[in-house]
This record gives sequence, structure tokens and C-alpha cells, in this order.
Amino acid sequence: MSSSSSLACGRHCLDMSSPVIMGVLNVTPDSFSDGGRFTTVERALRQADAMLAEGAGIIDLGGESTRPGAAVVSTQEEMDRVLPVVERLVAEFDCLVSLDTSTSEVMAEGAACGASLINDVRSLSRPGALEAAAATGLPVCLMHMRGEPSTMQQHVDYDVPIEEEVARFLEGRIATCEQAGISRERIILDPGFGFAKTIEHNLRLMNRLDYLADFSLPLLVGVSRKSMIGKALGREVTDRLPGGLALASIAVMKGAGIIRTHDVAPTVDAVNMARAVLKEGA
Ligand code: 7PJ
Repeated sequence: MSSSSSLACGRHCLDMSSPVIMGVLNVTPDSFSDGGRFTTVERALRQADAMLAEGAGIIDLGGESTRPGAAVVSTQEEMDRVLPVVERLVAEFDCLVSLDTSTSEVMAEGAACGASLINDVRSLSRPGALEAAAATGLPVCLMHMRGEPSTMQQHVDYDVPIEEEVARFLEGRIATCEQAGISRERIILDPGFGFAKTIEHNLRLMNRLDYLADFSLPLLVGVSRKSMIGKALGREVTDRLPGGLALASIAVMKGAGIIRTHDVAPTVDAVNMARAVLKEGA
């Protein structure tokens, strides 16, 4: 975990002295009509309100699905989905909003609307993303992946053990960020569970999460409902909560500072339980 126990996030200061829950808020509507969009915004706000009440410290707002096979979203469409929700979240809840985006325009405009963090599964690799993220002054989460979400499962043949691959990749992205003016104090790391990884990779990475502690940067872990749980337990996506809670607890025991989840209330309890055990040994 970071040596510092707080993270400057725009006008917010994120207390990292105990694990933070990041609630997932997807605004990827099926209907592109204005009627559909209005409903989506209202529904998103209700969902965010519930997650905040349950103890989420961050709302991770995404307008582009990164699941394998998901449709490509235009920049304009992503902006139209995300920006009105950022504005309303900031105005109504003044909460810490994370932008789950790889698009430079969404980073810039989202930050201007009051977002507090940039979470890019492509680690600022798209054209203009590095510069746009740097200019916001906000923290960025860098995540390990290879290829694109649509093709990433074709890139799972690594020459080195997965934890080394992840560490090398993140080291490279940190250096690139620093050259672009994003200082280490603004960087969060994520091993990218489920992104260009086999089930064996995912299990090994979880077991060796402390390998990434050498960076002394905050670690974010997202395992909620993911296929590694499905594969390990033989569970459909609707039945992965117990497996996800076990993984969230393990992640915290191994140093994760931020847990990204769809299921905030049970994850808060799981993480606080792990935290109570950790504190006993501190
Ligand atoms: C992650 C993410 C993750 C970070 C998604 C899903 C896929 N961002 N966005 N880490 N996963 N930082 O939730 O199943 O693991 S989208």
C-alpha cells in the first residue's frame, strides 16, 4: 500500500488509511433515444445514491463496456452517456467520481465537470490520453492488459511469470506517466484481473499480489463477478458474490487499498472483516 494514507483527488482527499470501496456504475444504455437517456441518468443516480449509502468511497462511472465482444462506442456517444451523470453526481452527492474511460475527451470534459479520478483499463495508451490525463491534475489508475478487450484473451502467452509481466508493464507505464508530468503521487496500480489472463494467471496473481507492494503505490483490485470466480467455482455471473467476497478479503490481506465492486454492502463487510484481522497484527 502507499506509504501515504491519503490521496489528493481534485477537490477531494481520499482517506486510504483503511480499504476504500469503489462502486461500479455502468451507463451503457440499450436505447439511444432521449427518453432512454433520461431514464438512464435517473437510474444511475439512484444506484449511486444506494452505493454511497452502503459505504462506497468512490463511484466508478463507465460509458464504454470493456467486456469481450462489446460494441464500439463513439467518443460523442460516450460523452453523452457519461458527462450528464458526472454533473449530477457532483451536484447532488458531491461524491468522488472516477471516470472509467480510455478517451481523452471524456477525461478532459469529465474532469471539468468535477470528476476526481481517472481509471483507464488501457493505461493511457490511446492517442492524447496521457496528455489529457496529465492536464487534469487528477490521479490515474494504470491497469495491466495486453491488446484490446475484444482480443485480449488471444494474448495470454507470457515469457515470464505473470506477476513479473504485470510488474514490468506497470513499471513502463509509470515511467511514461512521469515523463508526461504525472507524478508518482498521482498513480494507482491495478494488476487487471481477467484482462488478458488465464484462470491460472488470475489465481497466481491474487496469491502474489504482495509482489506489487514494492512499488509503494496504492493497489486497486477488481474481481467482482468476474469469470475467474465462475471458472474456479462453476458459478454463473448471478451467483458469484460469495467467491467475490473471498477474493476481496484476500486482496485486502495482501495489501489492496481500493476494491472495485458491483456489490458494495457485502463487500464493505468482507473488507472490514479482513481489516479487523490485519489491525490485530499491526
Ligand atoms: C476493471 C476495471 C478492473 C479497473 C473493469 C468488469 C470489467 N477497472 N474496469 N480494474 N474491470 N481499474 O467489471 O468485469 O479490474 S470492467
